[in-house]
Amino acid sequence: MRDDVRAFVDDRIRPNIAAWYESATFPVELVKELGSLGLLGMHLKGYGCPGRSSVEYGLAAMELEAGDSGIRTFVSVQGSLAMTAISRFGSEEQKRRWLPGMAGGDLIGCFCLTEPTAGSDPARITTRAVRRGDGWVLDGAKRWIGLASLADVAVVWARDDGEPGKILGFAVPTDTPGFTATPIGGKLAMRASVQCDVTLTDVHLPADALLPGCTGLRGPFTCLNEARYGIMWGVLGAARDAYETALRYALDREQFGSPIASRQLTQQKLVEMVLEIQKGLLVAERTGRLKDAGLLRPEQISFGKLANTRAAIDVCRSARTILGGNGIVLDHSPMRHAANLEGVRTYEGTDEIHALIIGRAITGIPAF
Ligand code: TGC
Repeated sequence: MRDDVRAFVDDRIRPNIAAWYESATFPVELVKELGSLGLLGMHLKGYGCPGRSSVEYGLAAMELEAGDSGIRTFVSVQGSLAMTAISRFGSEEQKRRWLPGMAGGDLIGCFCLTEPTAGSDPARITTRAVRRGDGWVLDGAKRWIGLASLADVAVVWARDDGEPGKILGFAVPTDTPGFTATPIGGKLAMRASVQCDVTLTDVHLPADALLPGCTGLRGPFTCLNEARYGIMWGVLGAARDAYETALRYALDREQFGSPIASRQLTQQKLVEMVLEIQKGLLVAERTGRLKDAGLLRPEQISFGKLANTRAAIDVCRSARTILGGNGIVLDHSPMRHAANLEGVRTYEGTDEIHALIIGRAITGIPAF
């Protein structure tokens, strides 16, 4: 699995990523290929999903993100968020309708939780689901929704108007009147991926659009666990790619009469990178084994997401310094990875939120 994904990245992503990044293009033509490789919903079983282990899923995320965080994000949003929601909380009919096509890359899904005024605190979402006859009507706005303008189905989380403490999930075909998605422009990170503002205006849904297995925030958080888990592996791919780029450059680039790799300061930087990447891999592998054994706790996912993303950003920034001025153009990957990772450290729980999740686990006191 790892070697197949690595070969795919070498062949299909590396030669093109600088151009996609510069033109802010998500290569939608790759979606079918990602499906054929078995990377969409790869940790799920049945309905066309490959049923691979958590460690295999992590390795695939790492190899993809060595190409670009935006490509790995596609796989996360599709598989870890949208498909997990349908697989875990959907009806038999919803699973049959959506999952095989999503696993194959014929259908795209998105996950609408975050709102303009509810980011770190999804308990405050204001999108409303009102019962109307046998069905439902959704009204509200969502923000930072990956893939929404490309998606066939949106998993939308909304507050039950009849019982406002209750959060409900819906599988919304995106051609339903009243659903609109507008890509967010001007991004300085994750430029080879799509994130959108979504509006839901008087969106009428039949009763069977409701995800029947979920009545509470536990639902979206269960999906976020999957995505956060993938991130702890993925970021190490970006870090490894930055490190390897810096190492090659340092061995080749001569200043003051010899390769800069022969300088103690450069070697120190390279060694620090190796230490951080290898420590991160041990955390990710151990976390994956716990997950496969059914023993993983959410705060352990927060540990890995926080520690590995932070370390990966440091590695990429340090790698950029070895490249000197050449490091600030798209010919080399480290600064692109570092910029992407600013997005990654922010979505699926910021550094601060994950610190507080771990803090709550240590002290027993929620300090959000
Ligand atoms: P809290 O009271 O702690 O919990 C509410 C209910 O949820 C359960 N729960 C979890 N269940 C499974 N896994 C987890 N990680 C869970 N965390 C909480 C909890 O047991 C409880 O269940 P129940 O049955 O007792 O009701 O909730 P809180 O509001 O106090 O949570 C605080 C906090 C800060 C931990 C939480 O709000 C949080 O994680 N915030 C960060 C939100 C976040 O990560 N947002 C990113 C959304 S990603 C997105 O919208 C798009 S990004 C991808 C893309 O589309 O490109």
